[in-house]
Order: sequence, then structure tokens, then C-alpha cells
Amino acid sequence: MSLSFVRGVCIATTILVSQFTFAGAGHSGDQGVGQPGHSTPSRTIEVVMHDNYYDVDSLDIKEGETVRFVIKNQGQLVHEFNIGTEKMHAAHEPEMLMMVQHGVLKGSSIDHEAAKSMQATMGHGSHDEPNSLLLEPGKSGEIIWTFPQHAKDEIQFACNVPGHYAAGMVGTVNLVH
Ligand SMILES: [Cu+2]
Repeated sequence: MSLSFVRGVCIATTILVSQFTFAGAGHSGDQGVGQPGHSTPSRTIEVVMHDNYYDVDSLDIKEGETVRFVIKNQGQLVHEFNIGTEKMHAAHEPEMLMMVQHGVLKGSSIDHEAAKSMQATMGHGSHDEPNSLLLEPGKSGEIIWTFPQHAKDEIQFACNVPGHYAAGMVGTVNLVH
């Protein structure tokens, strides 16, 4: 089985899942930040996460461009790479606080069993939104994302682990012509 086939299946699964998760408050939907990528990415952008900052402050991305993000967590804490507006991030942080309170999100790890029971009882907890990656220390992951032609509100990539956005773990996406 070729790698590209596996990747194709992954993307298809992500899109399928996203149809069910888009309804959740504070999640991506298409609130002007774009949507899960379904065309071939024009390039790969690597972003490294540390405690508590990204190795880039801003990214220049073409209007309508599809990008593959490869995200690496080189910190000692769990971090997130989430594509949204300031408002979306502000709505997401309390949900991640609930993940902390339910024992899903620990400082340096994710308790997947606790995530399952939180998902079962509350319909939230597994954190599988297509616009976001939540990574434990040393882990890496990938998002393929298609940016919009125009953004009414500034698009930001940010970490919504409680306290991290306020600590400066946020960067801006400049949509360029
Ligand atoms: Cu973080």
C-alpha cells in the first residue's frame, strides 16, 4: 500500500469526521479561516512548538492556498496547533480547561482513556477537530488545510492549553496576494 494511498484515506477520514464535529461550539466550522484541505498541498510548512511559543511568529500564505503543516512538539508540555480566529481560540480555551478538569489533559501527557469517557458522557473530550493538533512532548503530526480567499477576521495559529495563549503561544497568518 503506497504512502500516498494511506494519506488519502486519512484525509478522507478527517473530512468525514469533521462533518460531525463542526457543530461543536468553538470549533472550526468554516468561520472564515478555511477548511480541511482536499486538494494537493502546494508546500509543506514545518512549525516547532516549545514551552510556550512557536518557532515562528507569523506565516505568509497565499489566498486560497492549500498547505501541509508538519507540527513538532519539542517542549516538555502538551501543546496545540489550532487554526482559528481570536474569538474561536477564546471559545476553545474553556473547553480545554474542562479537559484538564476531567483529567484528560495533564501537563506533559494526554490520558486517552479519560478522553474516551469524557467523550462518551459529554460528547467532547477526544479533541479530534480537523483544524487542530494536540501533541504530547516529542510527538509530531500533520494538518492539511485550505485557507480562504479572504478573511474577515485575522487568522491565528494558537495553543489553547489553558494559559498558553496568554503566555504568547500565538502567531498570525498573513493572507497574501
Ligand atoms: Cu501550548
